[in-house]
Amino acid sequence: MTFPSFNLYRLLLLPLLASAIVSRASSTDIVVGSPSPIKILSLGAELDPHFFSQNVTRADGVKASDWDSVIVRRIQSLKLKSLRMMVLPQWFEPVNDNDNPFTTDTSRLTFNSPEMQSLYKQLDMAQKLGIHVNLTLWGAHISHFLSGHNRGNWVVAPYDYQEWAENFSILIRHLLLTKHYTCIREITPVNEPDWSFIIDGKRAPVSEYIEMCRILDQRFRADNIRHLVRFSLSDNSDGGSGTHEFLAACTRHLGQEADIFNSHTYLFGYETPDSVIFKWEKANVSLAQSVGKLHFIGEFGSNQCLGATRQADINRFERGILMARIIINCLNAGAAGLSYWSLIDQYYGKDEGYDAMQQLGLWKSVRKMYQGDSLYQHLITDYEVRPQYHAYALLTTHINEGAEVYPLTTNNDFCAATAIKNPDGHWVYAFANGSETDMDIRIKNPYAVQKNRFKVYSYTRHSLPANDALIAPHTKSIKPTSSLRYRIPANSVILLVQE
Ligand SMILES: [Ca+2]
Repeated sequence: MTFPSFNLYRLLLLPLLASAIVSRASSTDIVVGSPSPIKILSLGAELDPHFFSQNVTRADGVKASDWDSVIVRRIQSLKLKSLRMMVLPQWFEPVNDNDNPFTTDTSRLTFNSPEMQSLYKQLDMAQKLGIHVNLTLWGAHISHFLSGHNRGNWVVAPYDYQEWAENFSILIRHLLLTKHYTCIREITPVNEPDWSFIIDGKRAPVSEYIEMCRILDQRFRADNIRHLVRFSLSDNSDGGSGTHEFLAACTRHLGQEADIFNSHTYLFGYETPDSVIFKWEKANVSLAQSVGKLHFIGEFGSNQCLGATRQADINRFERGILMARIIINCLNAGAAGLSYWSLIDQYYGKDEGYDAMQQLGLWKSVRKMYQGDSLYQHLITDYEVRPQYHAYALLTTHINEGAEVYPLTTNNDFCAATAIKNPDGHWVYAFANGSETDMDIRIKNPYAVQKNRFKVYSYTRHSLPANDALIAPHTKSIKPTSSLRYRIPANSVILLVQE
């Protein structure tokens, strides 16, 4: 048999292709049901305060003026509602002030250290922009008196919970009562204590963390600052297996001390169905709700972790869709919000080698920092945004504090959907379609006063701005009486925003 001529082949093939495309689209009727009882607190990001103390001070070309011209400007355009910030005890109490945790010798404190100055710059910005801050006292550094003889990680459990509580109280009294940073709304003692609360070289039982939290709570009450900050407790990692054990123990024993609970996740990837993400967060939310508290996602990223500083998919377009799927599923399950790890690429220590540089940012740092890394040899500008910047921006700029969540389901377990009613009454329909299938959706919303015009924001592979400009919308008009129809393309994040 001879092969058909090109034209004949094309004539035969075209209808096949067309029908293939049509059959690839899946049609879904969506009726907006009842809202989740939990209103959104914030969508935010991690911004550990090392820019001025550890990055400007290196010889890689990071300038102090980049803070305002790049970082603060982008935080403003992203409209981030919260920032989580690391603090270390030695920044302001390098040596024990004295041996009595109930009497503080203020002459031994270093509130003007470079690390504290770097923190103030961030707090100044948060204060000015109305951004709520969580301060996480990361742990006791092994070179610091608070670690005692504990070893086994760069930060470990404090050897003395009264001294630890004094240290944290000193910090909060200074920042809130002396420096009047009312942007600080929340504190977390110890990052990921489920593995990092290390005593005598071993992961301590959860009872140790619980005891520390209770002593901290008592100290803050005694110092009359407890009412000034929420305690966000547990702060557990996912343990690599989605375990809820640590959070369960914390909700059981710290229901009185905690104002809110939070967990981190790096469990979910491109192969993870929406239902798995939803169920994981639903279990967290249920545990917190069992003692009348909210649950928040204190850190999240993908599961393609290469150590603590890299994830293999970080520069991929598809990553933006995955991050949006994680957010939508967690909000649908009742999360009070999420904080992305982390806002910027940066060094945590000015003398660290390249492998230690955090590279999970919504954008990159200056070009010179990546010199010699083949992954980044084509960088054109400093502070280039990653594709996920644009996807996250769609959600952070259109979902406001106090918004109501109306969970939606599609018939595709890789296409997450939610309806958000913002406090001003405007509805936002968000879709994150990580599948290869176009989704024809038709939405009926009995709660909404139907509007005829929507703005459509599309995160698709070929529609992203070339720079850090936010995705611009186009307007879609619909007939006043009909339901809202839209084709959600394969591999996209789409927001339909009521005008
Ligand atoms: Ca002390």
